[in-house]
Amino acid sequence: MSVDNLTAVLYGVEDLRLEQRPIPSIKDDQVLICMDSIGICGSDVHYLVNGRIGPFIVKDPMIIGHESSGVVHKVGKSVKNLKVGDRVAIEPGVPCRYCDDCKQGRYNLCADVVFCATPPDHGNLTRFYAHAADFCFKLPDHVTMEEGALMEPLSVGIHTCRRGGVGFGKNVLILGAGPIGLCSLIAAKYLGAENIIITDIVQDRLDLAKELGAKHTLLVKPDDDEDDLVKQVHQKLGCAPEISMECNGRQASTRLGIKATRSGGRVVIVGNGPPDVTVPLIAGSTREVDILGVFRYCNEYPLALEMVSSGTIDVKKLITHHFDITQTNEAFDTARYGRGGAIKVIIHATPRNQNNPKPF
Ligand code: 572
Ligand code: ZN
Repeated sequence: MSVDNLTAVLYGVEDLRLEQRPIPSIKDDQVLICMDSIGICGSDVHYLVNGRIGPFIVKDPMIIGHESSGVVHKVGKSVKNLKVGDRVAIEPGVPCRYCDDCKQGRYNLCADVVFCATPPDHGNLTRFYAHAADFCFKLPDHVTMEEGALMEPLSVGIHTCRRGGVGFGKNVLILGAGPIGLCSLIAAKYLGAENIIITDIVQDRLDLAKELGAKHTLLVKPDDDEDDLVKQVHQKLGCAPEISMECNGRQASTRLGIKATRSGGRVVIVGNGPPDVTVPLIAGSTREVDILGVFRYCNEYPLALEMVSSGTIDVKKLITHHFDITQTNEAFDTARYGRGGAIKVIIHATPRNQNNPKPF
């Protein structure tokens, strides 16, 4: 009898299919994972709608999905850190381990990284998936599989805060209250920032941000005057922020971030926007405002797990929808059109709650 390995494969623009794939074999340093929860990321939707992100083009059918968790089903010969039955969060990018970037500890910059669902590399919205054992993190018994999947966007938020130098007593501006803005907010609070203002064009998202601990919110409209927004940020925050985080990829947000940031402060760019944007560069550079890039994350999964397992933060509040893997296309429509106020949509490759601590 053949084993069910239902898999979501992106063939090209607007062409996401569910089909059976063979169960992958594992290398000595890998584990075979029975997949549980997979979150839909903005980039998954972008590949479905546009077939590419910049130079990364879906040329051949690609398994989608990279925010995930599962249960170890089989271990390779040399695996020491995991055993069959362990519930794990999966860090989706496996670097080469040999290049200068890897050796210097900045493995997120590795040019040869294999990253789930970035063409040509397959993702893991599937029932069975093979992954490097040392990029799987055992979940404590009381942490849910959904939280395991959310370790991925939370790692982006932590990395963003670390790049920005967020710490106790810092005043922070977050531009955009989508999943990455909200994960950055959660991380900033955990790292000690109290005075945080967050902006968005959708009031519901700002309401959730308030629940997650934002002290101030600012609803912005596309035709708002930039300098007036700078004033409003300073007024609400009571000062100019030392750190601004651009989390939605909009030119207007990047511009506002640079103008609003205190002299000598930092603007961190994590939002994925158009390749070329026009910014008030001199207004920033003459005040020694540093503009920093963010690319995914490195070595952030352990802290992400600690944040959740200690009960200090509640990342589950981001989850608005659940779907079974058989409903993958409906799940993507929900994420894509923001149906029902969708923030984070989770797809279940194993029936929901089957691997979760009881009672739910
Ligand atoms: O969860 C990681 C992640 N990274 C994103 C987007 C969504 N999720 N990035 C933005 C797009 N870039 S990229 O360099 N690329 C497609 C490889 O343009 C990666 C980081
Ligand atoms: Zn992502």
